Amino acid sequence: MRITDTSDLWWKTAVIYCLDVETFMDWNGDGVGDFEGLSHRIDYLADLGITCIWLMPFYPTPDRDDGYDIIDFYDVDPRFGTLGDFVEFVRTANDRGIRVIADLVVNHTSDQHPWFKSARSSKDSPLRDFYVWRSDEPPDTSEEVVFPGEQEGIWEYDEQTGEYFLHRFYKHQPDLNVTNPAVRDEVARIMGFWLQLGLSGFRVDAVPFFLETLGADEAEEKAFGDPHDYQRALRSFLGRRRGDAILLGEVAVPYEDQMAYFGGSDGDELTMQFDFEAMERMFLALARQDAQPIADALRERPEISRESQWATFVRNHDELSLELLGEDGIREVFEAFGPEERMQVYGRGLVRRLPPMVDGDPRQIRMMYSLMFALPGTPVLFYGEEIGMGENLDVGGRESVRTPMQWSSGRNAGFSSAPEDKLVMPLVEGGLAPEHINAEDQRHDPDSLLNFTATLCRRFRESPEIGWGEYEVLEQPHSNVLAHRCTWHDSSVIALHNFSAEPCTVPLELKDLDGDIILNDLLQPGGTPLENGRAELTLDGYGYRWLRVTRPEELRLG
Ligand code: TEU
Repeated sequence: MRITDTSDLWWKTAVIYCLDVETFMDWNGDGVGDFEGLSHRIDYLADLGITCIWLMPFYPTPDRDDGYDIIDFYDVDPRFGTLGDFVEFVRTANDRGIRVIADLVVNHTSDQHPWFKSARSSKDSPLRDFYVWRSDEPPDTSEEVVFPGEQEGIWEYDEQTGEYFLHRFYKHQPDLNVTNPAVRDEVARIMGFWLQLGLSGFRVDAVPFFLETLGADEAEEKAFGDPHDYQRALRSFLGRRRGDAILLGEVAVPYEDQMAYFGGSDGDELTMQFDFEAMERMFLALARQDAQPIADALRERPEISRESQWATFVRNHDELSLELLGEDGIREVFEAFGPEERMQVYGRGLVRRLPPMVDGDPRQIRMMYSLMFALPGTPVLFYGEEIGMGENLDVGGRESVRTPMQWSSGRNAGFSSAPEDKLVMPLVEGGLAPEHINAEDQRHDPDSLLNFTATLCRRFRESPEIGWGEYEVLEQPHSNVLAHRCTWHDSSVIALHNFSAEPCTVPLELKDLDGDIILNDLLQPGGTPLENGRAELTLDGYGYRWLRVTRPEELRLG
């Protein structure tokens, strides 16, 4: 194995940590997180072992979609600080070995963006074609909205000029017209700007919507050509500006449709994509106490090029979308983990974090995160997952999981010194409130979830088999167990995960392995010798084990 490859293709063994500056750490006491606060917490993140921060949108915004409604792509929301604070933060993070990527939200702007204000002021505005307009009355598009219940359609009538504009998301988020070369120039300029200020790439928001040409006329569409050629051009532009930068795309579509966004076997479009299929099937597996859904996901997952990568995750800032599971799957997961209406949204998702879904059961929480880190790919944490934060359902909707980071049991969870009613978001209450769940207490407890997560970060980083290797689902008799093996060059890691509360013994047969081989535990002391390629491995209820196939001549640390 060439360990040095892991530095060139850094994203294949990265641990990504998503956070919103707004809710992470408030240093000036106004109740809103800021870049200075975040900079003060870089050492905490370095200590946890993450290697890349993904910043959710931090740009000036009317904040009607948590910052995904942008009014200036070239600045920092003044509530969070200045461009100067941003650069100092990136520099400090880099010093601690942490890269920074940020949300690139270019499917749409806020309707308060100066471009849109100009575009809607007159049909003759020079910026009119920055957006997508139609003059005839649109048909019923209520089935095509992304946020059912919060949107009626995807075309909104504009009084000023008597035409309709396209908005895939909220009606205050008009879609940019990607077929317009001037828009594409701006997208490149935005990327170039932030790369110049030190970013290592972008999490690209809502990629399929960004690339679509809905509403364009025939001539525009023809001139634009294949949207994937455009995505390929963006990727090469990125590479010219910064050779090691990445595009991590949000593409929540079935596996078979994801390949095109990677650029097929050439892998020259998105560098990474979130693995929504595996994420949703992990929850279905847990609901059923049966590992088959996730085992099937791994079997069905398409093979991607050497430089491409899957981003694995348990939760993100949006609803836990279950759309890919179909109606029956959605119903099953709703019943198990979100039976109340206020826990559900859009008929497809749950506005909860994992710990409250499993009534705080540490075994299930740890098993799910162990699996996330052991799945072939690059793990992505959402802030607070490392300490087991819950949600505040009183906030309502997707915002329920976006409460302030719980630093301590002190005032306002140690997030801010402002009066409580000035906090940008309310805190979590009840059993997972800051007095019970916080980073400070867990730092001092060797058995805490925080320290467990740090161990996962460390073991994942030391096991490039997982991020780089080929993998297979191993045959064994227990339906409730996922056994899989990741192999890179001549080195393998085997992971076992038990989706049921019943302990069991897993017989493994590894026909290709003979000789003096030990399966060394990576998450606990000990090892199990293979005898004629066979071993029996015990698993606790919701247990998990990572095992490195170790030959006598092994030079790596056990
Ligand atoms: O989400 C885009 C998006 O496509 C998701 O809403 C997706 O449809 C859903 O999670 C089901 O998988 C992004 C951001 O993540 C979200 O917070 C924003 O509200 C949205 O874009 C609009 O910018």
